[in-house]
Amino acid sequence: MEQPITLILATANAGKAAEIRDLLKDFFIQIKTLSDFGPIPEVEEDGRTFEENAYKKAGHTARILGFPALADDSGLMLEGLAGRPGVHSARYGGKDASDQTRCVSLLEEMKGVANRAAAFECVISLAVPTGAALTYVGRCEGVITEAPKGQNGFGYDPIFYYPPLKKTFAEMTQKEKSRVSHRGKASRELKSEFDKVLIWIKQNMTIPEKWICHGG
Ligand code: ITT
Repeated sequence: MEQPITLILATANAGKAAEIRDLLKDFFIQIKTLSDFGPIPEVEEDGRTFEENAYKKAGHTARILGFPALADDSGLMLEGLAGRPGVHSARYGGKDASDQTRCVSLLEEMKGVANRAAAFECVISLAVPTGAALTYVGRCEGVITEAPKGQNGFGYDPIFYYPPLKKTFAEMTQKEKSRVSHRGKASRELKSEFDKVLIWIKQNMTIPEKWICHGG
């Protein structure tokens, strides 16, 4: 009987992992997370774009563990702060700050700023151990609230208001959020061609013999 392909979710963020797991639940794959393995060397997320960082995380994990790996690099961009925190969203307010502290610090910085337009962006990279990778992108536009609202989700969800549904992301169910979110959009793009992606993974797991230089 055919075995399912193992796919590692290369994220230490439990909120992200839960959303991605839910989005890929209908496929014949075995999903593993980093906690299913021993500790691996950390990768530095020092890329200038979400795409660079997503590929760094996925490629690093795939090469080290020998399985296809999927990583997501995402963040929140505020028009009134010239696009910050952007790629630095995870480090905003200090490396060890909690989600709650980050939201409070961002609201503090936004005090008196009239332009509250914001957008979440997400880049998903799916890489195989040979280094080959596929990339999917999603974006969601909204407005930064004056105060946190809602208990669901993670990260900046309580301060990201989505006007069409008149709710913050943290007031939405997982299903509602995924229907409109940056991660939902990027994952749906991946999902829409997932059958082809599975074939691509199988074809790219090893470097073709004809490309290998045997010397002599
Ligand atoms: P990994 O790198 O291990 O995946 P991370 O939390 O460090 O986890 P990123 O480097 O991609 O992830 O940083 C993304 C930041 O943006 C992080 O602070 C998240 O909380 C926030 N973020 C991303 N998507 C979000 C979402 O859907 N809702 C709320 N906050 C989100």
